[in-house]
Amino acid sequence: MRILVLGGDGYLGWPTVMHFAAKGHDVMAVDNYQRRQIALETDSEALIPTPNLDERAQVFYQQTGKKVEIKIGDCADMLFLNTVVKDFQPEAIVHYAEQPSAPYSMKGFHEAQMTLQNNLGVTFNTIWSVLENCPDCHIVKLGTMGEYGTPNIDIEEGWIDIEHNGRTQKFLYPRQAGSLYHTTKVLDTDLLWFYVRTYGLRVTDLMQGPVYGLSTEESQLSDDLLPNFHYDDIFGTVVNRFLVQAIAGVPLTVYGKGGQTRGYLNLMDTLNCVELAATNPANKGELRIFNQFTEQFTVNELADRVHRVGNSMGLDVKIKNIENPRKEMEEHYYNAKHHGLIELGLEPHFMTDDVLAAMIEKILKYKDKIATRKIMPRVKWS
Ligand code: USQ
Repeated sequence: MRILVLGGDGYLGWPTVMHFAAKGHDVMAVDNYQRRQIALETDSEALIPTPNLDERAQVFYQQTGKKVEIKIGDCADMLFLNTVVKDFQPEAIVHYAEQPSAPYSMKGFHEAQMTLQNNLGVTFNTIWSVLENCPDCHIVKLGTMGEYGTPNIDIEEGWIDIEHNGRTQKFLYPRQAGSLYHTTKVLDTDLLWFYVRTYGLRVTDLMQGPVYGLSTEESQLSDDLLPNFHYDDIFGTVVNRFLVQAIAGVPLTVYGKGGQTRGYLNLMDTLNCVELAATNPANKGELRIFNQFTEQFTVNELADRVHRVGNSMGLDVKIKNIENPRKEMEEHYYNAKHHGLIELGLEPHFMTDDVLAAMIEKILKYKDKIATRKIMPRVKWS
């Protein structure tokens, strides 16, 4: 397939590019290095220095003999994106090209405005460039489980049947996100649904939980192919942060009571989910939604796991409940369905002690690069 990956430089984007290319697909990666720029501005650079996309594509070619095309530019610029889509004629577009940090989106007006304009703008341009150049192309959009928030009822897979005064109708499942970043994903979903039902686009919206991990089949070939692994408060997701904290001797930063429950998945499962979605496209006029995670944990359970595994490896891991910088429920009901991707064939990589230990081994190589000043939360939801 001809697969265009928007946001191909990201934590998920680059591994996705390599994964599809390794399987023999024609892949083009597009990025404007916005995440690198924000990381510089906020003193939140990744633990492992990552070469730029052209350099990584070169290393990947040397290792595998597979070529990927790279285009540097801003997908929020319609002229740029439209030209890319027109020339490349993708059969699938994997859309990761969004500002992905909840804390960054809550930092202030400028950061909130940029997140809103970038995320909605790129989704809008993606829709229109598909409508104008390749209306059969399947858009695989990365949404987030955070769109749903933490309702006191079971979370369905994207849709819910509502019965009202004796009549029923299927609606998008109610969404109530907990950050501006997560809210942009809600708005994306609504925008996509409008264009799907009105213009007959084919779209899969993947409601993904927090991802952890750094090794994939392809990144094992060379450390220059590793994803940008963040442990800072801006871009680092909680499991990756806890593992780095365990190594750095910083008590694991459990926000508030630590009863916050989320659905988590291994980076390798993200790649498999996106591949399953792309190779089994949605129908024309269908907005297909999958909840993309494999296991649910509370933050306390994650901290206990990292504590146990770290200490068994000779680290001195401590846990500390600190004031929660976010506005979120710290004890709540959480039961999210996630059948769709399993039915398509997903075989999950679960968070075993061995998986956590292998991550610790890998991160230990870079212990000297950990800057502890980047660890404590610097952004509050107020
Ligand atoms: N948390 C802590 N301590 C920390 C960091 C986080 O207790 O040091 C807690 C947070 O308060 C939250 C949970 O862990 O309750 C998850 O936080 P996170 O930072 O791992 O995830 P989040 O900010 O929600 O965002 C990440 C990605 C985002 C993606 C989302 C999926 O950055 O792009 O959309 O995970 S989800 O959380 O399901 O919405």
